[in-house]
Amino acid sequence: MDEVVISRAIVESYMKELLEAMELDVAIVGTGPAGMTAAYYLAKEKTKVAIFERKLSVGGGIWGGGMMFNKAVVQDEGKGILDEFGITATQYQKGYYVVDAIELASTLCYRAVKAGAKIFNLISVEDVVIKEDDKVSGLVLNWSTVHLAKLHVDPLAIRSKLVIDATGHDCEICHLVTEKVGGKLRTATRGIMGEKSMWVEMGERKVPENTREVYPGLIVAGMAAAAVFGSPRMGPIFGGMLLSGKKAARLAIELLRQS
Ligand code: 48F
Repeated sequence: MDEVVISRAIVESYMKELLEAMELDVAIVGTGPAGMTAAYYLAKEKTKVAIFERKLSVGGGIWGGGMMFNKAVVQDEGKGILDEFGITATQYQKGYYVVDAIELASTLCYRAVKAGAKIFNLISVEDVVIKEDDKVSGLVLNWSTVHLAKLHVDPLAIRSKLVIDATGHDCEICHLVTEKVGGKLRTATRGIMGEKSMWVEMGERKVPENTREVYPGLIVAGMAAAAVFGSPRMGPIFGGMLLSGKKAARLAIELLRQS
């Protein structure tokens, strides 16, 4: 066994995949439930898709369940997606299913990757590409460690026909775009409306509804959709996140066909 063969194998195969990801159909930011569900449905339709995740681990807010009890609840509307992924769901009472947070995070990840989505962890998206057509057409990337160490290192960029902001409560990509283009989002206020206090029923209904193209080339999904369109938070119920990811994928496929 040879140390250098191992090192070459890692560097060459990583570089090959990073180079392949420099021209994407859809670039997703964030590996929470919405981002990974979207990636699965996009990859299943043979869309060239990659997710960029800032952290070492994928899964976003799934792992901790509710207040670190690592269980999540999914309602009737999301049960079909759990079944399609093969995630065990135990009925607690009519209409409420309990899932194991670890099984949920790991299975969403596994199925997205096996369907053909590429996940790059430890990479932060620090900006987007917007040219004269006023459309989001790529992402600006840097190693998360560069940000953590506050190093002054320039980023690299990738091109993508569409971007999905699945960055959760902080809706980071929409914030970046709003700052750069001066409030031209397709919301009632033209800016980020801000997530509202908890109201489970309304929050769950609104998340898939608010999963939309919020700026040319930019779709918002998951909690980012709630934050951008000003709908309520809902806590550890995940049906809306899964349905939002699925809708984001469907929307992206429609937009890709139109273009
Ligand atoms: O927060 P997160 O899980 O997003 P989500 O899919 O799901 C929300 C639920 O987990 C939960 C909830 C459900 O009721 O309220 O909170 O909307 O995952 C977002 C992921 O995006 C990554 C972040 O590390 C997390 O894993 N992320 C955020 N900003 C960036 C990023 C960025 N600029 N670059 C790369 N990754």
